[in-house]
Amino acid sequence: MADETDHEGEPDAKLIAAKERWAREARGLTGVPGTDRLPPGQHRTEGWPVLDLGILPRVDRSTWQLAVDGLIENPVIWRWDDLQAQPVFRTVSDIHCVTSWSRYDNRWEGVSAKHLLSVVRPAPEARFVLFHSSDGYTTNLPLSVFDDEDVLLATTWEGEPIDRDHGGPVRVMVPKRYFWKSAKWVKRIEFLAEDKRGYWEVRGYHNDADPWREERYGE
Ligand SMILES: Nc1nc2c(c(=O)[nH]1)N[C@H]1C(S)=C(S)[C@@H](COP(=O)(O)O)O[C@H]1N2
Ligand SMILES: [Mo]
Repeated sequence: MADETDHEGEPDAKLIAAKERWAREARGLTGVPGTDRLPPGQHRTEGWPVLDLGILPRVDRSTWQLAVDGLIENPVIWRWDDLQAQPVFRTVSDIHCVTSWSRYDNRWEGVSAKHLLSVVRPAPEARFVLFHSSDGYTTNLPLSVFDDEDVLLATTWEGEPIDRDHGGPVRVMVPKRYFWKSAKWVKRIEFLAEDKRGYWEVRGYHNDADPWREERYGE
């Protein structure tokens, strides 16, 4: 039996847990959801908004092609079966859109950028990548940003084929940059010695697009 003389009531476990959480957040520790995980100026969404130029290309698996060219040793044109023949890569990452929504824990499957690079072998002069899409959209990245563990050509999201609105059958996903750097309906990846700005990058969006530095517009 409990000692009735000492105190009345039970500790409020929920309140204590909340206070401990606040204390951790105030100290700025990492790994606390809702603080360090959310880049400045962003808010969390549960849904996945559709954002694009309003041109919805019709690309199906039977006609899909990806050309990888420019300053690489082994240019390739992959059709759907070629893509499927590559090692499957799975990863979970957060989306950060410049329009201020973020979506956590997106489960992706596809072909990793690391694998693609091992196949095409960029030449020493190659320092930038330009993505071309079927709707006429383009976007650019330094090769060093594309060449990251979490970057992929994604074919599924949450276990389902990526739908047409979200860039299916194949879109790029670059978690460490604002989402406009992740080309939907990608059809060509070009390796370049000099940087070449893409669609939004020539229209006032920041060239680097790091959400943690809030590189939204300008530069
Ligand atoms: N091909 C293509 N890719 C694109 C775009 C586009 O208009 N065309 N828009 C970009 C922008 S601005 C955003 S925010 C994301 C939106 O992707 P979603 O519609 O799947 O959310 O795609 C990016 N990739
Ligand atoms: Mo966007």
